[in-house]
Amino acid sequence: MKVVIIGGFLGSGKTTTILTLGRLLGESGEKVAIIVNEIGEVGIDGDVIMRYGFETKELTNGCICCSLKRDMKYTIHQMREAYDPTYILIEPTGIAFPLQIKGEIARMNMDDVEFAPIVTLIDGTRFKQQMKETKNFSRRQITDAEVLCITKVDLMKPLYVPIIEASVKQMNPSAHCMALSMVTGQGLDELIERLADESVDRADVILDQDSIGASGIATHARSYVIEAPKLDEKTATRYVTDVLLHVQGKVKGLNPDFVGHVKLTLLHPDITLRASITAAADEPSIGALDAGPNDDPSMKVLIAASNVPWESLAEIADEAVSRAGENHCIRTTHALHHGHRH
Ligand SMILES: Nc1nc2c(ncn2[C@@H]2O[C@H](COP(=O)(O)OP(=O)(O)OP(=O)(O)O)[C@@H](O)[C@H]2O)c(=O)[nH]1
Ligand SMILES: [Mg+2]
Repeated sequence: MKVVIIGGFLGSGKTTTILTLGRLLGESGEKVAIIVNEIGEVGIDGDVIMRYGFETKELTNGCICCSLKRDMKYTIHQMREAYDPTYILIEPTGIAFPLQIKGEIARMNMDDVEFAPIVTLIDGTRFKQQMKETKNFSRRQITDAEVLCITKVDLMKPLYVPIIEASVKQMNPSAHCMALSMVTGQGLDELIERLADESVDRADVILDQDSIGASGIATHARSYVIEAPKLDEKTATRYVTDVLLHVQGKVKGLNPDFVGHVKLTLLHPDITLRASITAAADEPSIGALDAGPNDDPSMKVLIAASNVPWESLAEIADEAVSRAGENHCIRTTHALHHGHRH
């Protein structure tokens, strides 16, 4: 069984890349399982991944600081027993250190487990801003990697790609550096070829380190029950756009240069959407998802942003949801869960 860790900052494209890799590996006869770790206890990426038909498990409320280690161990064992995958693709949270995740799994001392080289994704469109906002943290994610992918190159002027490659290579000269796009498919064959290699063991693994504290990222996640018996695609799209833009505007008021990820899933029997914004200057990206089993009308919203006080985020989320609801006549109430904050 090969363990593939695809790390990288919030919103760098981990879930999108894993879904594509999973499909391609599956088409070439591999048995693929996916483990995704989500910040807080409201799982958004799990909602997305399960709709693509993968054997998957989402670990929520489980940052390294809490229950992840125990849950990860249990999950990997269970997946092996029940499904026996040839590949397990692991998406750590955007505020984890990929090498630390590898170290934790290696410590489980499981038989017949190989690690693919550690991959860190770097969003080329936000690189400068991300380094300004989260310099030491992002540097560590870059130096942890054995394969560095500059992602979203479809959105970049070609001239900038080698400039960013040169910057990251300076930080980590021994890593293989490459360009990647999930829109054009650029780099996918190369990445899959690299995953066939083996990860090199390093002496400088630091376990039990507080990557969340080191990131300077504040997070808040919440689930809402939606009271709208009917919902058409146009209204739903406008509604989620309003929610994202409201959150973005308010977070920008706290930090005009924030980077992070404001993302949501809207689940409704009529329509299922995934939507996200990754920085102060970013535009909303919205996509439809297939319907899942028994989708009770609900929306999950996660805000993760650099250098803002986390105390403000709960109010911002609630206000965004209620304002957008007023605009589109969609009532919401809080779904019950206990909070988990950093
Ligand atoms: N244009 C373009 N957009 C991309 C690409 N990869 C990802 N995206 C978009 O970037 C946004 C974030 O992607 P995700 O895959 O959710 O990122 P993530 O790293 O899993 O985010 P977190 O789990 O929150 O840390 C989404 O709107 C994606 O559609 C790409 O190669 N090109
Ligand atoms: Mg993700």
